[in-house]
Amino acid sequence: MSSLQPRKEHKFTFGLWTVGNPGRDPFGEPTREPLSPVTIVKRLSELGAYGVNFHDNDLVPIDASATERDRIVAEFRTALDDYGLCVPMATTNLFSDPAFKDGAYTSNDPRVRMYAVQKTMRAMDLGAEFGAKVYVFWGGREGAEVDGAKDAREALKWFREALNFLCEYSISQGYGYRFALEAKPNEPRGDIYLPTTGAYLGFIPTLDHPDMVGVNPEVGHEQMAGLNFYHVIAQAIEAGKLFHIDLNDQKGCRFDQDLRFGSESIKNMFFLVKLLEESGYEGSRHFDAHAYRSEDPEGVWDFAAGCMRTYLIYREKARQFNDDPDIQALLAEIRSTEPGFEQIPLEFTPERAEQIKNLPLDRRELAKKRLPYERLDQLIIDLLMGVR
Ligand code: GCO
Ligand code: MN
Ligand code: MN
Repeated sequence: MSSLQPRKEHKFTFGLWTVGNPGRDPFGEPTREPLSPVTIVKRLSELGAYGVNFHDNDLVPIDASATERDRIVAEFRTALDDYGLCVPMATTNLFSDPAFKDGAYTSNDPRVRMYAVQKTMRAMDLGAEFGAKVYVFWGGREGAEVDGAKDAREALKWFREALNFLCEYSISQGYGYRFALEAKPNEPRGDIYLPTTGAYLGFIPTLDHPDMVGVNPEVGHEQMAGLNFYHVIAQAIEAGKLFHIDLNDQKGCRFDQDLRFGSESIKNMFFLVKLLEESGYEGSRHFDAHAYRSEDPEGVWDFAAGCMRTYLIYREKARQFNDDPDIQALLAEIRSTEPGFEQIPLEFTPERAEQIKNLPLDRRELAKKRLPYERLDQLIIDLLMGVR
């Protein structure tokens, strides 16, 4: 089916660290050879992806000399041009190096906090060289195991100061970045500050440039906290704050699994894709996931193709949902009300308050309305299971 063929206009992106994941985990060594950024660009382009994103050190090793950096950057530029891929998003690795063992912007040591800001500015320069317009902040090490060691209010202040400074840096350089903050409740820290997208949505209005800052919610991270990702994204979109999204999947409230997009939470991911497609969200559909550790190097590309294909299947199912007469008839019934009942706009005036207080609303009558959600949900199951 041609509608399941990924194309650039679908805006599918991957990180160098996602398809490039060599299959290392906390208990085991890599199972695959590392892939060069140039190979990644070539293979992603052949599969129909739109772009590729990176952490500073996915592209340029942390100890590279200036000459090496220039060579790597030039090679990568050529590969992007040759294969027609762009770099919509960039980010900083503020978690791998031992310097960040107690956090980056929230480290107790002011020298580490400075190093984190310095490293981010350099990484922002690198992202800007490739035209990235979204800059992701994932505070992987911004957390604690020992709350006695750090005042959590102080940590938030340090984090805020750093973001305010970096917003000014982007403005002063004319980079035009929009910052997207990514939450995760834990891992690798026992607790990470600002653990959910909802927490970030509360934090953003306290920044100096709230308009520049939004969120980058990740499916698995919210699921680790037991949350409904579709609801999380609805709130972010409604707040005008969905600047980027990390698509993957997860088996319940466990360690971060970064599974192939849509491979586990089928109904929830269906409603997510339907929402993204119908909301006018124009950002990347970024897959922050990786192939099973058991895959060989070719299996990585089955993984990448699978992420995009599954997204497009959900998209197609959303179209079927909207065109299905039985589903639409049930929805019309569910949303209907008593004939002649006129919805009163909830714009407050004292007269309106008085009018509402005096409405003849009988709770026993209200409770009688039929809500055929069982039938509706079964139709959705039939649709998703391919028997409709
Ligand atoms: C994770 C995170 C990361 C970030 C990435 C971008 O749990 O490992 O999701 O993959 O998204 O570091 O900042
Ligand atoms: Mn993750
Ligand atoms: Mn992520």
